[in-house]
Amino acid sequence: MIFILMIGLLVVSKARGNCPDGFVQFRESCYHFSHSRETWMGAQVACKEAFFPTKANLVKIDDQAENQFLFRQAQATRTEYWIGASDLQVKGVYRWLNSGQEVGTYFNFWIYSGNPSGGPEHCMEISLNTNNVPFWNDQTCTDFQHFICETAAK
Ligand SMILES: [Ca+2]
Ligand SMILES: [Ca+2]
Repeated sequence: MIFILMIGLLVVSKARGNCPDGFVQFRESCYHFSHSRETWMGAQVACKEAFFPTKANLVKIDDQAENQFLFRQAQATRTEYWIGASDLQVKGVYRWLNSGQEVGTYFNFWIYSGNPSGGPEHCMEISLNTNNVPFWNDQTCTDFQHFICETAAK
């Protein structure tokens, strides 16, 4: 666990030259791990407006490496985070906010407790089980949660 924590901190403290204040870099993107909590929609508005002139969006997970990077941060901070997908348009079909691309067609981490569990839950988060193991979860969109914003690195 300590080893995982150290790796997480190492990744956070490295390479912030190409990112705005408050963001950390991983490959071609910059990420902000929020200190405040918002609803899922409030989080997207915050990503777009809080860092003016930088415009960010709720994070879109493009591949396994990016997913692992985000999972490590969630583990290191023991925090659950909103990410940028929902099934608000078509129930049961999770799509990323801007691209409209479907979630998890070539990899996915819907691995615990039968998620997406549906019902009143339509927004996607990185959740943690009781052993601090991250997984994707659908959650009630009006819950107030931490969130991750992403913008392209310069
Ligand atoms: Ca991304
Ligand atoms: Ca769920």
